[in-house]
Amino acid sequence: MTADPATTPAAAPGAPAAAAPGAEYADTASAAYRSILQIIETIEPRIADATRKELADQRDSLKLIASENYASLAVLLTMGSWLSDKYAEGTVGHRFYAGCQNVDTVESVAAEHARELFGAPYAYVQPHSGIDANLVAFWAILATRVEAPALAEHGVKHVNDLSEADWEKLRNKLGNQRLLGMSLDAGGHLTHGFRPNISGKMFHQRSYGTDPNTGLLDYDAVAAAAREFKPLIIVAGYSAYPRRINFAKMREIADEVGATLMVDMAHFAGLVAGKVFTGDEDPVPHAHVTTTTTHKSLRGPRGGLVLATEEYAPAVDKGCPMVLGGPLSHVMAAKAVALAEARQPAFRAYAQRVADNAKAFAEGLLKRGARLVTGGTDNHLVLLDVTSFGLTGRQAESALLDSGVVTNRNAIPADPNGAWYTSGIRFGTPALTTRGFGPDEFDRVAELVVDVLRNTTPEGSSKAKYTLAEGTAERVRAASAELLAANPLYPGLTL
Ligand code: DSN
Repeated sequence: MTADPATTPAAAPGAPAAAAPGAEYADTASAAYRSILQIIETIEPRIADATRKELADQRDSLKLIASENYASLAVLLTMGSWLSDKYAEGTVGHRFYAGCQNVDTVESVAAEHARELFGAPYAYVQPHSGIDANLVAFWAILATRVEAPALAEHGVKHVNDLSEADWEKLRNKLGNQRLLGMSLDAGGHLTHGFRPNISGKMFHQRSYGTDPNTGLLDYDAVAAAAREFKPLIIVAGYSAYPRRINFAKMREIADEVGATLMVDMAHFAGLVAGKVFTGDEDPVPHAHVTTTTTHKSLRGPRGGLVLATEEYAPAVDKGCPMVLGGPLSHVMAAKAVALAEARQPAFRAYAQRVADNAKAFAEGLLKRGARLVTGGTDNHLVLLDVTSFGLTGRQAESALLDSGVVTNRNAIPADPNGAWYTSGIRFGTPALTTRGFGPDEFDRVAELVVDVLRNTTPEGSSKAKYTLAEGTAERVRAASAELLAANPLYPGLTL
């Protein structure tokens, strides 16, 4: 059985029995990394140095970035192989290059784990990132809903068989479709139709937001927007919305207006995999196409994947080379390992703890007087409105970083400070939960965060400059060091 990776036994009372995850191969991994770093050192010492320092930095800071995690040593080591050297455009059994039999195995195994883990009819594991996965999904929906019917109408099988005039008409039609997604300041992602992003240029786009009083998704408002706008695609999913979504309701809305429901579950894929989100909260049975990254709450290598119904599978399968460059076979191998880990019972315990920890953290902030968007959380992330501390997101992010707390600033709904300075800080629990933190530790982390923010003062009217009261950073770093030492990252790994 694969041990729970990257972490150490949790110190908190009541923590799930920990299996010293990854500890059984820490010696082997240490030897491997020492050798690798020695080799790199002889060629480009600055890279060896940066690699060593990154481990030290990750070990020594409170990582609260909602989209980050710590992959297991098995996942990390899997990426460092000659699988990287093989070109394999195309897909399993249909490659544009000879000699892809081992890549076929890698891609098949990763896709099999993805299908089994998420209960999806079809999985495509090639996307290099979440944005790539979304581009593949957009392309597949356009190909299925717009291009294929046009080809059938003209009685041809391929776009090259169309006359120049018919091709021009089809191109105009492909470029004239509508997409409805969650607005960026309500928590949606850049690729959900944000104008400066390619998704906002590929499609006529409209956004749905959240209720201005509660901060919650208003399904009636989404339905009204869908009825009026009649989009080809409705995108559900978020990167900064601290609540769950009812995907059955979103599918009802999509069906009513004839839209394809695409769900971007990049942030919460780990909670879906770990069966924290089930029934109406599990997007996979409800969406036509589901996309995700593999490195956030899912705790795999950096990358993306697409799940689809049979209807959309053939178009998704052509993602490379239509949308993507050649697959990264070494990363697909690491996805297979991570997905196999996520199918272990320990991953379900981990996912539940991610959600429990987010609640404990939110409560810890609330009881110390903080204001949270939506008043709390029921997923893995918390969005703190820092205007209650008289700060911008930029000032808060920097003061927290000075104190060893790594976060990112984030816009809040109707943000008065815009998308650069922002008024929010987004926190997430996946990474520190992997280290073994439990609710008690997260309450302590909330105390440290509030300590920093209460002791930060803006400088004049600047939205970026601030003063951190003397001694704050040192006090917080010392307290964090105790928590981090009790929950070490990659225990037993020495470089
Ligand atoms: N960068 C990811 C995040 O932080 O949510 C989304 O692209």
